[in-house]
Amino acid sequence: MPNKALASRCATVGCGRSWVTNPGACHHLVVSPNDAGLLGTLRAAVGTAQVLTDADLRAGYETDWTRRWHGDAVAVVRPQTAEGVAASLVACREAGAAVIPQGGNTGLVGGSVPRGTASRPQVVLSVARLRDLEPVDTAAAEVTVAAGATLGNLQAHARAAGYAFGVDLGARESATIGGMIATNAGGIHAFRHGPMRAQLVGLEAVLADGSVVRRLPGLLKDNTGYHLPSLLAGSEGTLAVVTRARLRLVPYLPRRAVALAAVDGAEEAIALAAELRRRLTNLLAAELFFDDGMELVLRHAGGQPPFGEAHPAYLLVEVDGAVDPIPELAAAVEAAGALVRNAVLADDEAGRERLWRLRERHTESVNAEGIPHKLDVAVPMGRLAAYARDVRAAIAGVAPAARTYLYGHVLDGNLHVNVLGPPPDDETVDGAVLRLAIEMGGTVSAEHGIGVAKVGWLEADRGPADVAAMRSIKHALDPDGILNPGVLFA
Ligand code: FAD
Ligand code: 2HG
Ligand code: ZN
Repeated sequence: MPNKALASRCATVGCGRSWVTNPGACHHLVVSPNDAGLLGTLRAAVGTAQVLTDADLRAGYETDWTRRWHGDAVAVVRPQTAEGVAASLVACREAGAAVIPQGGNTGLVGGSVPRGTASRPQVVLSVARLRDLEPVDTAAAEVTVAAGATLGNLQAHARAAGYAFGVDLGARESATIGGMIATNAGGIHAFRHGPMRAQLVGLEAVLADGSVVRRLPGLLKDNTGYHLPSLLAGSEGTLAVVTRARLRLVPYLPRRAVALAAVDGAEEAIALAAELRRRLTNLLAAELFFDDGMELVLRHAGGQPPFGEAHPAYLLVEVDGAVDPIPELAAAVEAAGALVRNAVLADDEAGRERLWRLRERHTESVNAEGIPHKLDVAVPMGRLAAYARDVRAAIAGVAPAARTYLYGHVLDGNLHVNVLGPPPDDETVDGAVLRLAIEMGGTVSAEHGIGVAKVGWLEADRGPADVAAMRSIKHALDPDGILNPGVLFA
């Protein structure tokens, strides 16, 4: 996803960089003789046209979606096959270059773009051209797809065969299956179907030495040792480059209904979500947001307020079914009684979309206001309301002028904390938000990953023994540390 916003051209004569966030701080990319050798090998591996070195062509691959993270690559390499990925990795390993795997570049923790400071050349390895979708295996309810296929492509492909894919998220038109596996993406249906890891039946991936691990037979039962797909899910490009996946599908239930309930606060939204989960057979999504977020979305994305008056918080829920689920949804909302101050329901596509955009447009509306500190925590359900309350106070304590937007996947205990105001490289506010999550028994990353944004918090979250075990695995699979250095581990 090219992103040149907030960037400008470096004026220095001969500089290879066209777009830099701060022209005064440009390091003036220079291609060394060693890099020239690497470029030659990469061109031989994947074809000259697929090794992008021109600064304008590289730019969209070098800055992340939030614009908080940026670095220079000597090249962006775009293989079309697993063999091309393997040859690229071998070339980079021999040249001592770092490899940054990239899919749709919608990741929110800085792991998909080169590092701002790096001691060796960096190559972005884009898998976006590996995008074929094999026919749905209707007997097994599974499908095999290439890692660069977008989530939207997979969803349409599955639906045409009467199936749905269990994971959905707002960046569906750009996020790729490989990137979603690498981040173990969660999204809006996770409490029902689980995150990406739960959908993985098999995988093909290229290791740092160029060897290919491949197990895609579609065997649901396969107890032959370590389950590499599970290990690679959430590995954030640090252990292997995912090239193909065998994925579980779920039945597509064509009838949908959405309700937006206005409530008095986070506590009431959480209680309402739990109550609706108990009453409804097919609850598919339960999303929390607050009035300041709604106001921001209406300002940036347009649209009409859904209620005549503002309310402190909102819970958006969706149900699906083979028959019209709206009577069941209406009855459940009605039965929730005093928890619900007001509610609107929709079962037609336009009406559902109008309600969903109030939640899904939060991310881009926050981005339109500035470069956010984007923190993605989860705490046990019993602490979620307290966290939502206390995190605002914790932020105000270290950054009184900051603006905070909270929204998230309420039945996962997952809150997205977006803070605007503090400069991108000031991590004080990040610390306040993450520390509180750990203190409440939660995690510093529910679904976006650690990336480069939270490396300093991995050990505080997981403990030294876990991190030492992870480092051992990293060292065993990538002894030269070429795969995404700086991600997960400092
Ligand atoms: P990228 O951003 O390209 O990469 C992400 C990470 O995966 C990087 O570390 C990269 O090195 C690695 N990687 C990418 N491809 C591969 C590969 N083939 N092999 C190995 N490593 C690889 N996330 C959620 O979990 N839930 C949400 O609800 C959600 N909503 C979003 C909404 C918006 C509007 C946006 C912009 C983002 C959202 N995200 C969400 C974050 C993002 O979409 C996910 O993290 C997604 O999984 C990233 O996929 P990608 O293809 O863009 O990966
Ligand atoms: C979402 O749930 C995404 O909308 C993005 O995970 C979260 O904008 C964010 O912080
Ligand atoms: Zn999310």
